Amino acid sequence: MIKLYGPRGGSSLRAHWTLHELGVDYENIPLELSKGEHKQPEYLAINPAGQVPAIDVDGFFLAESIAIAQYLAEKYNPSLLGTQEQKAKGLQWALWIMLSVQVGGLSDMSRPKWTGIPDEAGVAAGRAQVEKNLPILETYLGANEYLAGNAFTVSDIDGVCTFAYARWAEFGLTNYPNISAWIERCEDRPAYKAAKGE
Ligand SMILES: N[C@@H](CCC(=O)N[C@@H](CS)C(=O)NCC(=O)O)C(=O)O
Repeated sequence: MIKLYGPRGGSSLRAHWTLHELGVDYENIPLELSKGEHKQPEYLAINPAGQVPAIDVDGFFLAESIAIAQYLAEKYNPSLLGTQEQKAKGLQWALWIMLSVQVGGLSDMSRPKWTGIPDEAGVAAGRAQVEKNLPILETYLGANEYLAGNAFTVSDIDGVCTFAYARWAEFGLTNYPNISAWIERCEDRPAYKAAKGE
């Protein structure tokens, strides 16, 4: 049985949600990050970067949530990736959201919430990056129901999970109605609720 290392939140939620969409049973090992369990030698043998999520599929180890979601869909039900063009377009947006909205953006804005270490400059720089980039996604989602176009794909899982950081940062999305409606559409799916344990 697949082992998934990582809790039902943050980047790990991408893997939980994908497995629920696919209807694949798995064993979850959440790991206590606060106890440093993700930095122990046994886990570093699975993911040398010492981050969650990672999966173990019969001895095949894989990390990086977008790669995990892509691999699982490809293995268990490629229709979750859409057509070749939908897969490519969805991946374009999933990577862009991760690299332009999450990293250096929402993640920097929310970091003080979980570290307890104030970082006014980091939060301000993160906000500036997010406010510069979100209108690009807002415009795209005004013309497209999902990241890949008109079909829900694994890329929507990747993209939507980034916005958990907006909640942690208490960054409201009321100025972005198309993004808000897309998140709501995706989070309304039974697999999302199941992945969250709701
Ligand atoms: N790019 C990675 C990011 C993974 C990541 O940042 N994981 C966090 C939890 S959400 C983590 O393991 N943090 C602990 C650490 O970096 O030491 C992915 O998408 O899988």
